[in-house]
Order: sequence, then C-alpha cells, then structure tokens
Amino acid sequence: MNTNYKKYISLILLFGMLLALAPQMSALPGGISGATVTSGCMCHGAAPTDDIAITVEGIPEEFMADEVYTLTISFSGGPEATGENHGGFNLKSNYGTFTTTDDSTQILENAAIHTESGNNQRSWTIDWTAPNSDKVSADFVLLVNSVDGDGTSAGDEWNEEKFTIMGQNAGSGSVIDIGDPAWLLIVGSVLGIVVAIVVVLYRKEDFGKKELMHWLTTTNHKDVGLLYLWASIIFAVIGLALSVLVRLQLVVPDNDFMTGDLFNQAVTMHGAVMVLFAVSPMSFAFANYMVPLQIGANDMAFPRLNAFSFWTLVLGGLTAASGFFFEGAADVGWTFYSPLTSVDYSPGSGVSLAGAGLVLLILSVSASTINFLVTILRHRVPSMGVWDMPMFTWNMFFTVLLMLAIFPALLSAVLMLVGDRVFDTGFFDPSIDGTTWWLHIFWFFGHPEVYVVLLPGLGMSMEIVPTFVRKHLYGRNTIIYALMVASVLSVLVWAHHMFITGIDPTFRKIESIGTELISVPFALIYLSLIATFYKSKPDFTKLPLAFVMGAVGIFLVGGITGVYLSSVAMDVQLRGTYFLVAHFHYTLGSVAVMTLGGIYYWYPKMFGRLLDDKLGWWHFWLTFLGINLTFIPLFGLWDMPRRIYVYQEAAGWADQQLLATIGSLVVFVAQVIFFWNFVRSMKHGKEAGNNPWDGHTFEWLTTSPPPTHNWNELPVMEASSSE
Ligand code: HEM
Ligand SMILES: [Cu+2]
Repeated sequence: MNTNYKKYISLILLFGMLLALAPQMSALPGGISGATVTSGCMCHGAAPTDDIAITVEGIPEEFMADEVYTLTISFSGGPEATGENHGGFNLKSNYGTFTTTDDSTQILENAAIHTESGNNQRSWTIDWTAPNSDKVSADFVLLVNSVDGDGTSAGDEWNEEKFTIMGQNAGSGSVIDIGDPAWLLIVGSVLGIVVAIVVVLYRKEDFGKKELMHWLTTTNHKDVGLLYLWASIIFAVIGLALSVLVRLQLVVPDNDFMTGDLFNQAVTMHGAVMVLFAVSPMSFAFANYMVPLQIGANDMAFPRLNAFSFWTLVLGGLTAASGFFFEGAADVGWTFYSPLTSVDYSPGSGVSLAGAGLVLLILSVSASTINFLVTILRHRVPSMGVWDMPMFTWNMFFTVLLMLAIFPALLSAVLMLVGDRVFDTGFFDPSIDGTTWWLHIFWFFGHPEVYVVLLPGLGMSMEIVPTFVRKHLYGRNTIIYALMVASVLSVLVWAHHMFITGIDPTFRKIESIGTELISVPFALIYLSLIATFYKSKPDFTKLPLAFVMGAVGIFLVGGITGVYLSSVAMDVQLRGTYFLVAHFHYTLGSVAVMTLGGIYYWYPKMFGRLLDDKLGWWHFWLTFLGINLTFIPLFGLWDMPRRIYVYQEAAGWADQQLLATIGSLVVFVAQVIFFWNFVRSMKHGKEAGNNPWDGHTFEWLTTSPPPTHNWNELPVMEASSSE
C-alpha cells in the first residue's frame, strides 16, 4: 500500500474514533464544585459540624419535567443567635432552576442564597423548577450557616446537606432488568443472534482460526458482499425484534408491557436500524457481490476501501445501538427532531451515541459511493458500453450518485448536532428558529434516502422479471431516463415533510407539485415492468418472481397513498398519524420484499445451492399476508397519533392494533422459517449449477460460487444482448 494512502486512512480512522468518543465529553450544566462553594462558608468556621440539623421540606419522591416544587429549608442548632443576624444558606443543583418566593432569598449564578434582609432568619422557602427532562437525577448541595450575630465570624458554625431528586424516568432503560418482559425479549434476541452465529459457524466444519482471520481481513468483493449480507441480516433481526416489542406494547389498550421511555427507544432504533443498517446494507451486499460480476470486473476498484466501508458500517451500527446497554438508546424518533435532541431534553448519551454511529455510517457510505462510481465507470469489460450495463448495476449507479449528493448533508447536520450537544454551539437553538433549520437539512437527506433504499430493490426486480418472463425489459432506455429524472427530482422535494412548519405557501405549492411529479417517472418504471409481461409466458412457480410480484402489489398501495399525502390539505390531516405509518411501511416493506426476492435469485450464485422451495413458499405467503395484516388495519387509524405508547379503550383503536400485532408476529415467524432455510440450504440445498434460472447477465456465466478472480475466461458483451 502506498504510504500516502495509509496516512489518509489513519487520519480518517482517528477522526472516526474521536467522534465516537464525543459522547464521553459532556456539556451538562456544571455540577457543584464542592471546594468553591464550601469555601464560601469558610468564614463561618473551618469545617462543617453536625451540631447543626438541617431539614428540607417539600422534596418530592420523584420530579416531573418542568414542574415547580417549593422547598422549605430550615435548621436548628449551632450558636445561639443574639444580634441581628441568625443565619444564611446556599442551595445549588446541577439541574433545574431556582426562583425566589420572597425578598429573603436571591438567585446568584443559579444558586439560591439568602439576601441581606433574609439574614436574620433560620428558615427560607424557595421554588425549584425541574428540568425539561425527567430522565435525569438532580443532585442538590445545601449549605447553611448558623450565625451568632456578633458581627464577626468567630463562633459561627455551618453544615452541609446533600440530597437527590430522581426524575420520574431517571434510569429507566439504563439498567437491564430481566424481570421486565420487554428486556427479556431484547436480551433473548441478542442471545438468539449469538446462538445463530455459533450454529452457522459450527455447521462449517472447517471453521478455525485461519477461516476467522480470512473473514476479518478479506478484501475480495464477494467475501465483503457476504459479510454485508450477514451483518444486514443480523441488523434486520434486531430491527424486526424491536418492531415486535413495539407491537406487543400496543396490542391492547392501557398496556404496561414497556415503559414509555423504553418504547420510545424501541421505535427510534427500529426505524433507524431498519432503514440505515438493515435494508440499505442488504442491497449493498448484492451490489458488492454482483456489480463487479455484472460488468465483468475482477473486483471493486478499491478493494481495501471496500473492506473499510464494511467494518465502519458495523462499528457505526453497534455504536448507535449500544445505547440500550448504557443510559438508554436514542429515543427521539429516527428523524432526530430539534429541540428534542438538545442536551436539555435528551441529557443521556443515547442521542450522542446515535450521532457517533451515524458519523461512522456516513464514513462508510462515502467510501462506498466513490468505490462504486469508479468501479462502474472504469472497470467494465471493454465490450460493455454504459448503455449496455445490466439494470441492477444501473440502479446501483443512481443509488450511489444520490448517496453522494445527500449524505454530506446528513454529516453536516449530525456534526452541528454534536456541536450543540458538546460545545453548546446553538445551531438548532429554537429561539433562532434552529428547529426549522434541522428540518431543512435532515429532510434534504431524508427524502432522497427513501429512493436510496428503493432503487436497489427496483434494480433487483428489473433483473428478476425479464429472467422469469423470458423477455427483454420493456422500454429499457426509457426506464434509465426515468430513473435519472426521479433522482434529480428527489433532491428537490424535501419540504413536503415541512408543510405545517409555516414555510411560504408558494414554496409549499411547488413542493407539493414536485412530489406529485415524481410519481410520473415511477409510474413509467412501474408500467414498463408490467408491460414486460405482455404476451409472455411467465414462470410463476419460481420464488424470486413471486417475491417481486408481491412487492409490486405492496408498492402499489404505498405509492397511491403517497400521492394522497403529497397534497398539502391531506397531509395536514394525515401526517403524524398511523395512516402515515401504514403508508411508509407499504413502500419500505415492499423494498424489503424485493430484496428477499433478490436473495432467492442470487443465493444459488453465492452458495452454489438453491434455497428449499417448500420452505420458500411458506416464507413467501406468510410474509405477504403478514405484512398486509399488519398494515392494512393501520390505514383506518388516521385519527391515532404515531409514536404514542398507550391509548385508552374508549379511543376505539384496539381492534386494528390487535390485528396489526398478530400480523407482525406472522411476519416474524416467516423470517424465522427463512433464516432456517438460508442456513440449512448452504449445505443441504439442491446443487444449483452455474445458471439455474437461465439468466442473461454476466454473473451467470461464471461458476457458482465464482472463483476468487471471478473469471476463468473474461465475458464478452454481444451486440444488443442487453436489451
Ligand atoms: C413487519 C415488519 C415491521 C413492523 C411490524 C413494523 C412496525 C413498526 C411500528 C409499530 C412502528 C412505530 C409506529 C409508531 O408508534 O409511531 C414503526 C415505525 C417505523 N418503521 Fe417499522 N415495522 C416493520 C418493518 C419496517 C421496515 C422494513 C422498515 C424500513 C425499511 C421500517 C421503518 C420504520 C420507520 C422509519 C419507522 C419510524 C420510526 C420513528 O417513528 O422514528 N419498518 N414500525
Ligand atoms: Cu419525502
């Protein structure tokens, strides 16, 4: 490796590690530094004395956020007071603010202190307003002076009292409580994953130290692709398990299966893990494995960078999710809206850890995008022109271009957020409309991100449909132009997530129309896929096609409800409700199903064996019916807010929530069947041969699995063989 290259990589790594450490730093309000405050009383005696008994009345068992509590401080003991002055006090807390109740007290540097006129008493009342967040514990330090009133400090005495008021939700989610069923499930699924990994490794008899080192150090695109596949499967299990937790909490009204706090963490991490660490990386598994094969390359352009991308991605996902085992994972929604993410409202390390995880993810993605662009543009076999590229490769090309355009926005957003949390930079300060600022940058990333998730799945469908329909993809070049138009439009319509924020009505109209315009290229793509079936003999007995057909059906529902939401008037009513939750699960769920189709399609290439058909059909039907059972009822709940953890019987939402929970369990069981099939078939599946589906793209020309350098004989593009 060239030394310059090494230098940059180490710099990047160092930068990543520093960011991962950022949560360790803290901009929490400074606690009481004992020495300084204590010395304030030194004039009344060298050391505290227990002669003085301090009482504080009005300390609540736990505090509620923003609630005002009146504390009465008094003491007895110490010297007998003779003159004017009898005593004084000083009360500090690391959270909340004090306000005076009369002129015997004053606030100096956020500490409550007696005034000149409050000097002749031994009891004071003071109001304490609890902090914005009830997830912290407020530590108080109280000092009182018992003064003899002779005008000198000789003979005076003082004492110190410390007490803590816990926030209502302080500590919840931070300590693992096995007695709690929700925790049992979380710990259970982590254990399940570990067992699954051990089983998988055990089944490979030759698995030893050498094999382990191979996987840890491999740079071959196919091995990295397999690593992506395994990692994304694990993240998908985590994401799915979290959604089951959420569904179990909502299964009946007034449920107390989870605390509200844990629920918020589960919803947030479910969304973030699914979108960023499960579905998207799963398509990168195929991109890594198949794109070089599809264009006749030996490997990615930068194989080491590719391995770097993978390992930073894993580190990022683990960092983001690790919050569950510390002070609680991020619980602010996957959209990280300000000011909820500020230290005031989210004092724990969860948001910071998620931020650090995102930075690592962005590092991974940035490296990948460059790698794929160079690979696709420079490493095709000479006989393959740009327009000859297979459709999956085309879709990955647009995917990485989009990623290159939007992830820098996410990076800047996250860095500003970290800046706000660690250095109090105030970018997203609500008083300067920082909350709207966050929405602009986040959704500039967030909206196109759904296309980043969608396009690879579409690409898989565009490989699978022609293969099993035995026809060329209808209107291939039109589809490519449509993808281009959709990609450009997608970075221009972010503000449809901001219709109710008070942005200019004309801008709103533009964004509404822009959003509706995007449905035009997608409708074209959709119709082309369907037109490919025209006068064909599709083989519906094949599982990859079944999954794509299922996904096409699911996407139709998601797409049409999306057009509803693009209308400002409808959106104002439906945003933030379960109608929206159902809508975006129909779109994202359809991508997940397309990706499953991709697994059935390419599994034989990757492992040399076919997945079992019978288990596969069980998987297909249970997944398809389960998804619909989960989300169709939720369209009816357009009056139920999303992200709430309890609801009352009287609200009338119980039936739909019950059906949805049953549906989600069906989906979960289906994926267990799939996982079993996946692992079992690696050894016991039917031999696949090189080209079990009679596919036409290059990956089917080499062996299954392909040799390390992919080709015994370089493939050649025949004229028009791509059409
Ligand atoms: C059958 C599988 C799934 C089930 C049962 C499920 C269930 C849920 C539930 C119950 C919520 C919370 C709704 C709320 O309280 O507001 C949710 C939110 C979410 N889900 Fe899923 N989900 C599934 C699959 C997926 C997939 C595959 C993706 C992405 C590719 C995804 C992305 C999201 C996102 C982004 C959120 C929003 C999180 C937030 O509010 O911050 N889900 N899901
Ligand atoms: Cu959007």
